[in-house]
Amino acid sequence: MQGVVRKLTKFTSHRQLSVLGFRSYFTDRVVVDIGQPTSASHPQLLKDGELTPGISTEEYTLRRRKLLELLPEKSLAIIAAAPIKMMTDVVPYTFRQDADYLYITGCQQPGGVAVLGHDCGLCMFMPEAKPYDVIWQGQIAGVDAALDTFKADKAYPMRKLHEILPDMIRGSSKLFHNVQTATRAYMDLEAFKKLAYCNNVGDLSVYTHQLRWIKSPAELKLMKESASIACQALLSTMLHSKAYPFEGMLAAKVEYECKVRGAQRMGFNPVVGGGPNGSVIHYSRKDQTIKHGDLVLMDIGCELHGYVSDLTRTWPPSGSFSSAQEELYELILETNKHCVKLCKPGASIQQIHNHSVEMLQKGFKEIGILRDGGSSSYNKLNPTSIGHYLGMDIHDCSMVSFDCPLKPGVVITIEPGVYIPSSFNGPERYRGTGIRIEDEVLITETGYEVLTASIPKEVKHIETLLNNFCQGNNLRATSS
Ligand SMILES: [Mn+2]
Repeated sequence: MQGVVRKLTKFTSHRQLSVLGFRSYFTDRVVVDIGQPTSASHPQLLKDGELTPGISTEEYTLRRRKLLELLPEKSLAIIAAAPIKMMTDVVPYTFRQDADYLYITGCQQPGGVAVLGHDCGLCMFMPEAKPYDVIWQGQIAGVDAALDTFKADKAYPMRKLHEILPDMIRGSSKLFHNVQTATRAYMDLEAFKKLAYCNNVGDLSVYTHQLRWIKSPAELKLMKESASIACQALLSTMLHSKAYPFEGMLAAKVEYECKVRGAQRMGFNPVVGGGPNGSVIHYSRKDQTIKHGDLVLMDIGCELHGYVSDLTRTWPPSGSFSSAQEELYELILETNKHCVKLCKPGASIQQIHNHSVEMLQKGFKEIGILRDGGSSSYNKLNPTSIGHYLGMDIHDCSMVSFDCPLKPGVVITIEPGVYIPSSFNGPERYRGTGIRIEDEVLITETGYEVLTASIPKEVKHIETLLNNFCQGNNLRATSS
């Protein structure tokens, strides 16, 4: 556990550090690597007092206190970290921490189990760093980090779990656990099985999703930054699309633009569908050329320090919408704008969805792509919900009903669309078209704030941008 220090502390003198403006603790003690950024090891990412970038240690403590207030008397919460998923024998997929585990502990590594109870407070069972693993994977957070950094009340190595956890379970009348990451490390314990047999084990996400649903000011700052990165990245990709109309290249471009702005990863596999591929809602192949005159639909989002963004724009890389494309686009745009205006405390996603269906049904009929009023015909053109909650997960807080009246601090998406496959039995001019316009909307005390407002969605704005975009080396040729 010892010996892993930043080279900086070894080779730089006190005087040099002061000159460079480093904070004094760099000079006073060795900076220990706990396997994830801290304000000491990564001052460029975290301020003093933050446990993860943008979120203070106090906020994590407050989250646990609020969760305990929600949990019934004599109950215990067990939350395992996300498991590592393997691509091949020794090659893992990129690790992503489970949102509940991260929300409660701030710990970004796999292999641990956190227990929260009225009597024990936060008890963390931590993986142990084996010398061989440290050589290959680097340092990890162990029992010391659990106590010092994550502020656990108690911490033990994972190998002690089967000795310590059964007594904690036996002292509780009800258990709640994170079903998403449930692991045999605790589910195989006799004490756990006994409570499960008596129906005294429930899903913890009923409570964690209630808390995560309403974002704190610090969380909203990260949500806004994440949205802003996604907007800048998509705008840059939109401009690039005229010269490089290839689905795969646009996906690579947007990912690069997000990561170069500080995002750790994409929030999901970007959807980049040219022409008829845009009518496949979660199209993921991205192996086609976008034909001249076709639209491209891009649904993208990134993750910034645990908080994701999600937005969609549809545009013609050639620089002009055809009249059929514009007719459909204007209907979706009007629906998007109308639904955004409905966002306010007290409204619900379900209500806004119902409005969007009414509006789209009417519009589809006027255009002539919907003949009867039946919901199955409508669902063929748009089977999606108008939106979802957004936060640490893309489909955030799934335990909170879409009927729930919205409150200030909740973030939702508004994403009306129309999906017309090439095989569509209707007017030919609309066949093979997919359009979605998605914005992120924060519910405020007085109404709403669109977090993705910086990227254009009006036809004229998009066309002007694309046709007057200048790469910088051919000013005369492109700015007419
Ligand atoms: Mn979405």
